[in-house]
Amino acid sequence: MNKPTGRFLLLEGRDKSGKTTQCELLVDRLVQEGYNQGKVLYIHFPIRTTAIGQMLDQYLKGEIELAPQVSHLLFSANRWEHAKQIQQWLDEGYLLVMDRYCYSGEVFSVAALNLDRHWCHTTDVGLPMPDQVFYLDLTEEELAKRNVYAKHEERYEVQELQERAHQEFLRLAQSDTSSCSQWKLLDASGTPEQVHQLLYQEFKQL
Ligand code: NYM
Ligand code: MG
Repeated sequence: MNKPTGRFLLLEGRDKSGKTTQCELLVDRLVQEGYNQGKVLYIHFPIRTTAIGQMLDQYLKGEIELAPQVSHLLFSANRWEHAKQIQQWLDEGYLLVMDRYCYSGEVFSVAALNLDRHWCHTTDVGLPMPDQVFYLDLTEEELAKRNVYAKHEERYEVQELQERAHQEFLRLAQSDTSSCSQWKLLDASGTPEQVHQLLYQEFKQL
């Protein structure tokens, strides 16, 4: 059997840390360069287009309420319903640039819903796992300057909760016993272009 040849990069971070912008900048640049014959895909969880994803969208917008365990399981199920496709892309040699995954699942369920860390972790065991995780790290000064959660666009976009999520992410980054993923903290305090250069250099060194 052929070994999977694809690569799986994941960007994690609190809300408004610039993950989506950075994923898009990286993917655009790699595609322009013809990297991997253009076989580069951007994936953003939660994927809100499926039936489960639509429930999560309503939940995040505060339109419906869910028991904490149910919301956790739906986020996890949203990954599981795409697991086969993700594995297939990896088997076909794609580079996947992912915006949130199981770590967001665990971190937010712990930080926002006070669920048991171990229980949260187990629902994602067996999913295809990233080779490399980049954590977009913002300094407190930068966060204060950006005043990013003032608009409170979605559930969870609250300063104190995001701070707890950040601490949970750092804990995972320091002791990710859950997988063989490598974690790297990236200073995300610069302009989008500066952060992009950092991320691009890190990527090139892999
Ligand atoms: N989120 C995301 C979770 O609570 N669990 C998960 O498994 C995932 C993937 O959804 N506040 C939360 C984190 C975010 C929110 O994400 C929406 P985004 O990247 O802003 O669309
Ligand atoms: Mg968000």
